[in-house]
Amino acid sequence: YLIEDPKYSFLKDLGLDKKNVGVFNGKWEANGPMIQTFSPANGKVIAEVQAASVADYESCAKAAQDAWHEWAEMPAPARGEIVRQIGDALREKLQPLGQLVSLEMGKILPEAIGEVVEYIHVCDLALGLSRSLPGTIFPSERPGHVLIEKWNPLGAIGIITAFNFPVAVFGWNSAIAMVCGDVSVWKPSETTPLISVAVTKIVESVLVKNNIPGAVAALCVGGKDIGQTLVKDHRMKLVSFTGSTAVGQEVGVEVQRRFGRHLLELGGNNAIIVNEDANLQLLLNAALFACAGTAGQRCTTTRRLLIHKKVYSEVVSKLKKAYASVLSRIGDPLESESLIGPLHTPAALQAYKDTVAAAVKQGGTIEFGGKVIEREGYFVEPTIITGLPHDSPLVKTECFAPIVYCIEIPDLETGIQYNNEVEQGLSSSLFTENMGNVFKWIGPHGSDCGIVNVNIPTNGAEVGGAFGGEKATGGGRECGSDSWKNYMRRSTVTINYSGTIKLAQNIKFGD
Ligand code: UN1
Repeated sequence: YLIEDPKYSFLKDLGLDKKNVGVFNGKWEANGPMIQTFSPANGKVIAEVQAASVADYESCAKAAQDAWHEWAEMPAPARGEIVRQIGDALREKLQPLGQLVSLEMGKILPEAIGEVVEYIHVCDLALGLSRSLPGTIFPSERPGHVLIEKWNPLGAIGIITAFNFPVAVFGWNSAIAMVCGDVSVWKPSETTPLISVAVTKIVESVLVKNNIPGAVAALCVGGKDIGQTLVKDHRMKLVSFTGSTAVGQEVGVEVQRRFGRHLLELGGNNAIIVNEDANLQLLLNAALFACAGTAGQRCTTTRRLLIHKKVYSEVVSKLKKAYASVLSRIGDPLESESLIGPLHTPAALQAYKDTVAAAVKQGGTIEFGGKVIEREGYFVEPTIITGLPHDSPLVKTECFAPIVYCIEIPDLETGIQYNNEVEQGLSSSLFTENMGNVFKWIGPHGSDCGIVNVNIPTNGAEVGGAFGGEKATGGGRECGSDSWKNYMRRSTVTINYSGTIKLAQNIKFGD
């Protein structure tokens, strides 16, 4: 167990042990299978976490619902104060929690810390929101009447998160949901259970200090059976799901079957369009991080570079040079020199190998990379592939690994068409120095994605905006802007203070 190695003493700082309980319903108690969690950098076991049985899920859902009554009655600014304290508690644990993310997920430490910072930022955002949650008053067509929009919490919600952002995506949902007056049951990825235990312990410490029931933020580590039970549970008024398009579609249908609400953050197939007038230095810096960074394991990773024919050769050759310069910096994500860590699992490694092999078989050229790195852990070379048709099934499929397809475009219009022709619609970016192109790109015939950038990469969104995408990405929006509306129900209230009944639309009923 790596946890016994003094090198990983930060695990103890987070209250973790060799054996951990993966269920929190106000108390830590689990009866499901014991799962081992691995470091993708060396394949070794970090520690064990006891997962939930279906009965444990039931205890979480029940305790969360009970806690909701108290939580919903607290004024929103008082809930905001709790979320502020959670932000502060995260600031205190920033370093060890970042290290844990690096160890268990596999991203490099600066990005792991950045992900905890994202949670802290959303706590700040939620704190402000707690004093500014709006409710509109509309003019009534009837004298002595008023129309009010009143927002109330939903109740209990389910949060299902993926391995690749094991802290931030929970934070986006949890912080906003908490100020909105919801309680949650979190089912994290089965391969990042330690992170979810550590985060929940931090949240618990704040709740306990303030005499608030812990089940306001329940945790249920588990597999498919737990996920399915949660998705079908009528008490979960909203299911926020981040994961693959295939599973997300099932989740959406299942939640809809019971008329629950869903918020889906599914796959992406993000493109950068490099127009002929692009600032290539900007582009190269951005593309290196967006294509190869996080070992290609962001939903927002750039998977396609759509490059104007006039700059195509120059971009491909300069990008190869940029890739070559980071090759020696692929390594242990906890080491300060590393820029790229491993893939998360052996299955991801296999998917990378299969995709590279298929690309070659279909006539693609490996311009850079293409190989698994011979060392312990799941490391691969970031890979650039050219020569595949823009609409080949491989190019249209998301492989969660650092593989980018370079595709030549004759003009911007064709680039936009290629950008939009995939099923996914998460993120997109255009590199141009021309103002007219920018407005075309963000207009009705521009990018059809939820995130439409200019002169920045497709990844690395800030918390202030709404995060999410269209089409097979699922349509959900979380985090900033008005995403809070997902976590509340709206009542349209018409109040008559005129002393007489007057019907709308001037209807006369009787004399
Ligand atoms: C994800 O990959 O699931 O925009 C989330 C970004 C990050 C969040 C990514 N802020 O890349």
